[in-house]
Amino acid sequence: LRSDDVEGLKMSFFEMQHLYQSATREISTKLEILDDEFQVIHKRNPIHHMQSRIKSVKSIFDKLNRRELDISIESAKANLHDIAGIRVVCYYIEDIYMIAKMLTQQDDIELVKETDYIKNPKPNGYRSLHLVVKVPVFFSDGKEIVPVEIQIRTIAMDFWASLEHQLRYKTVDAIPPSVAKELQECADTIADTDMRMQRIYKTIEQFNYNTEES
Ligand code: 0O2
Repeated sequence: LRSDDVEGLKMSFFEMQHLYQSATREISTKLEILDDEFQVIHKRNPIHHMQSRIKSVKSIFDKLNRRELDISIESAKANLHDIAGIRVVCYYIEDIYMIAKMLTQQDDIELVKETDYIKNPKPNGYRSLHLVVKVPVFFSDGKEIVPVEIQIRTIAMDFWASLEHQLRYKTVDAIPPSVAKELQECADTIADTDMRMQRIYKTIEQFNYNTEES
């Protein structure tokens, strides 16, 4: 590619990022509304915090290159479903499934893919619920249907994933097998604690209910 072509391509990719940024805002707003409604009805928020990111132009180029795909806007739009990404960090495991259900049953949302790494953790111990949904975004001259990747996890799952991600980047070579095993054991311990915290929450909720009734 000539340097003029690369510059032109970059400009178009920046415009494409605006499209994905808008889709991220649509989904974030939907999630904020659900979180607020739950607070009004149940006096607690299921969502602890959210983070969103748009894949950088370099990461898009690199990913297309790695997969030996055409480097063009059309190719990126057709082949990459994680250009727009939202991470939703919930308090309890059951909040994850509740949020996923409430979002995907909305009639302008299309569920494209669901990968449940909580019921089926990755061999390294990674846990999260991954959804790819399509959402319509309206502009002055029409609408575009845009895919957004949503990762939904508990605070505990997020704690493990953040440290594991950092450790992987800090390790010059592949993580030694003994360390990988220890990391996987930590993930299991954390998953067990997540279940216990959820049981504690249920017990307190029942206790409050019984106390108010009597
Ligand atoms: P970043 O910077 O987070 O975007 P693909 O995404 O196309 O490669 P797939 O099957 O959709 O394929 O990927 P997967 O593995 O389901 O999910 C990809 C994203 O999930 C990753 O994004 C991570 O954010 C997260 N993830 C998946 N596995 C792990 C893991 O073992 N540890 C941690 N910490 N995070 C994980 P990217 O692309 O890596 O980068």
